[in-house]
Amino acid sequence: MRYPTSAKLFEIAKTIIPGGVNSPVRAFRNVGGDPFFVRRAKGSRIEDIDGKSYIDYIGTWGPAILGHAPMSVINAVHEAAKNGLSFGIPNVLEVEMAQMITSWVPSVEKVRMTNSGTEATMSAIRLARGYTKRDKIIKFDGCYHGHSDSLLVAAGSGALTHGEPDSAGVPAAFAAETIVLPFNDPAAVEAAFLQWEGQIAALILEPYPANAGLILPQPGFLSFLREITERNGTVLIFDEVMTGFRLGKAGVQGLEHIMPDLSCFGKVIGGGLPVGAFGGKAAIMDYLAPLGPVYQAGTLSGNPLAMVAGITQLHELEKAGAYEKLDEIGAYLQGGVEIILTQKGIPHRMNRVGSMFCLFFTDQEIINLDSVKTQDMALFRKLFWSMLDKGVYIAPSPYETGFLSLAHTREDIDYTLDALEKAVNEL
Ligand code: KE4
Repeated sequence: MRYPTSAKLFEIAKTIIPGGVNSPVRAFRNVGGDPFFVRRAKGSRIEDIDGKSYIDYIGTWGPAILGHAPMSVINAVHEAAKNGLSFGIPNVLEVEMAQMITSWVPSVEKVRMTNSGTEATMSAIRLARGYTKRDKIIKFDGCYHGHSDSLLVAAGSGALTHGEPDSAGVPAAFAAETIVLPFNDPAAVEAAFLQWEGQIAALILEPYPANAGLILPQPGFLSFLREITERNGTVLIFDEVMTGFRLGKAGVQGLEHIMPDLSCFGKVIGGGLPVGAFGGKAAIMDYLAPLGPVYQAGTLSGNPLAMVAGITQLHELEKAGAYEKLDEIGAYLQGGVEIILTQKGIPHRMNRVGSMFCLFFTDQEIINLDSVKTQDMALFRKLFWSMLDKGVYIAPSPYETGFLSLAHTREDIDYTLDALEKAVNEL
């Protein structure tokens, strides 16, 4: 079938899909201009319907850790599909996935599958509230946990007052139960626990926030959160939807040797198919229906195709050297970028952990959302379009994180660095 051009298709899409997209970030609003439409993807590359190909540094926002369309995953999904596409009945693949997650992540004694990261975090919050019989939750500015009402909340007018809706349609009463604090600010956390003593059900965070670019916790911050939540009977929830199984078999909690009470996962464990999961201490997880009073459900939760895609992907990641290879290719990219930008005298900070990275055009240390906002957005936008024109697709927003895969080669990185040098020279 002859596709129309991306421009034509976007015009059509906008007449029948709000903004022409099924998820806002895809509309390129943060960089201006219109998105391209993808035709196919393979390995480290994507091809648009106009026949142009790009080295892809987003990997469908995290799932494509092996690269796009890995044959191992495709074959496994193909075989599983012959046995049925969905059952709504317990199936062996759900047990196999649960066995892998609970054996890879020591803090997870029991786990439940969902169909998205949003469902996972929404369910974990409800579970923490049901378990503690408390209503308040703490989240951090700049952390994104999906779009459930309790988590689409911005910092209130006063740092310690209740949150305010961060989206139309979120009732003020819901937002009032969420306290939003600056990341990397132990004093603010201490003050919140003093002000709301005995009322805080959960504290949820991305342990390495990656939805405001990639922000890293200052030394001791995560262990401080573990201690203060323990002391206050508050459920500590690590949202590892992005970092889980990407930064190592046990994600950030494995790197930082911290045991949260609950964890949320997604992306990598679905191999590109719709998935989410939340899990943790059995004593808390057993509050979930049908055992306990906290209701949570999903027609397609644990569906066989997402399960077999994720299981296959995890098996590939447990092969010797997989995570080391991701870190090596990430270091190679970072080294090259740092040399070019330093030589050109462009102020920048590049945060990277393994195969996750983010480039900020600022000379400020990146410690929280306010520091992220000091970056030169106009420069980012110019470089985004210049790199796209040269066949390199980076995140269409300065508030997103880039991802490498096992399919990215040193030649891909060399091509990317050459494109960056040319783009910088054109500024
Ligand atoms: P989903 O509902 O999009 O599967 O997951 C929500 C979510 C939860 N927690 C974290 C840490 C996340 O990063 C996400 C989703 N990530 C974004 C990427 N920044 C999804 C991209 C999009 O919204 O289209």
